[in-house]
Amino acid sequence: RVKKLPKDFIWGGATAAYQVEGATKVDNKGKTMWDDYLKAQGRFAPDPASDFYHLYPEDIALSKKYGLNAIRISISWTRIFPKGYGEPVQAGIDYYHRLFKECIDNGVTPYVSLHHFDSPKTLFDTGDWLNRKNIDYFVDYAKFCFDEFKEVKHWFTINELISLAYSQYIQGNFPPNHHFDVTSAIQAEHNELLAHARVVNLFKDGNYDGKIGLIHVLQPVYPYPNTPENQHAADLSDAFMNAFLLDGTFKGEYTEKTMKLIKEILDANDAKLDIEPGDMDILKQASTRNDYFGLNYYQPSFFAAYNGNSTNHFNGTGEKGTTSFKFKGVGQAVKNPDIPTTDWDWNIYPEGLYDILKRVSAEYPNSKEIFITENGLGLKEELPDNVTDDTIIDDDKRIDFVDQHLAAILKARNEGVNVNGYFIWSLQDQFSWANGYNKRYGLFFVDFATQKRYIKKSALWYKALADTK
Ligand code: BGP
Repeated sequence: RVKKLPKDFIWGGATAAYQVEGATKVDNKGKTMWDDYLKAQGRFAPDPASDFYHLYPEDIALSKKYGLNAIRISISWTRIFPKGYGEPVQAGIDYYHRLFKECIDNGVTPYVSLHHFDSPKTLFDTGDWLNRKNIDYFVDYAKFCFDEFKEVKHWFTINELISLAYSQYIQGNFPPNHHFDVTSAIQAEHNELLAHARVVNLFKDGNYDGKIGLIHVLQPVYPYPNTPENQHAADLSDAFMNAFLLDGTFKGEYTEKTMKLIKEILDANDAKLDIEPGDMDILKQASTRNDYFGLNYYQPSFFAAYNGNSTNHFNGTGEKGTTSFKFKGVGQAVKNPDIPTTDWDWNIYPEGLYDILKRVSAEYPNSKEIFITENGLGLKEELPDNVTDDTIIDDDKRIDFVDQHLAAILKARNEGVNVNGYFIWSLQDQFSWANGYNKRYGLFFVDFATQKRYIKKSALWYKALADTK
């Protein structure tokens, strides 16, 4: 059994524009769907975040120093097109050229997403992904980026279609905060798949130099306890969270098995899905043209049957044990007492990553090559009172978490799964969309008050791994 990862394995760190850049009001940047929302909510602000807009040279230098050979970055659509369309802003274009150059000059390959949860406010106001006109604007923006940023060779269209749809319309913790609006959620999933497919087709038809794919977060769903009723609830949740999107991306059709489950959910919620003529042809054409698949994995869920109305409580503060989720026509999330959880009630279960890798590889061969584009552990971390420049933040829990997940990747690789890279979420500490600044994931600690970076023990460990494989 091979105990090593290959020489050319990608060791990356992940970021997202809005979570790291800060500088939301400079250089004619347009508002995203978050600016006014966060202000009204009053819990935390998107400025300064990790001030990556100004401090990127420091973070790239740290990446290089600690053995990373890749970084996930997203382009903020509204830095280039403040309204999502119209005349591009030169300052925004220049910023991304500078950033990509800094990465490339330091041997830290940029893997670039076009959309990471930050829809332009103007388009959000007209329905976000539910408005098909906004798909046209996204395709135009993508084409602009491919023509402009020739130095980028690794693209992702959209990050985590399900998280956006689910957080906006089911769980209600992203704007516009709808709860269990099943029609909007499933329609947003379909429309985002369509947007992705149109961009992939454009990229391939245009013979651009480089590779392209998209990112799904996958959340395996296990019945608990294991009974036939609970298995059915798990299957329903899986169809909604995973299978619908995987089918649409890599099969170019929603299989009969998936649609039967989806239909059961739609019927129970008086919901509907509109698929327009021609949509499925576009998905079909793109389904074999993805060069790779970005797979984000954090946790599985455990499901039991449930017959009541939908209710939920989102744990956005790290007060352990406060999560609840009951979805009419699907089932309820339950706690499996054998599985440890984080302060935000996320299940820690590395085997779930192995299971989902095996499944993607067996059922979705069009995924071709897999990168784990996010995986990591959110913790409440603080600087010690006697902090000095050389202070190293102890994060053994994170090391243990990543170690176990890399072991799951190695196991899957040894059984033939083509997984060739790992991007830890996250590179440096940044803010979390619905949790704020006290949920830290970084290899590098950011003191948000001074913007000073400190090393965490996990960064030293990550470097040793990257060096020795
Ligand atoms: C993913 C997102 C990231 C990031 C991460 C951690 O869904 O792509 O942007 O935030 O999850 O999630 P959270 O910040 O909610 O802990």
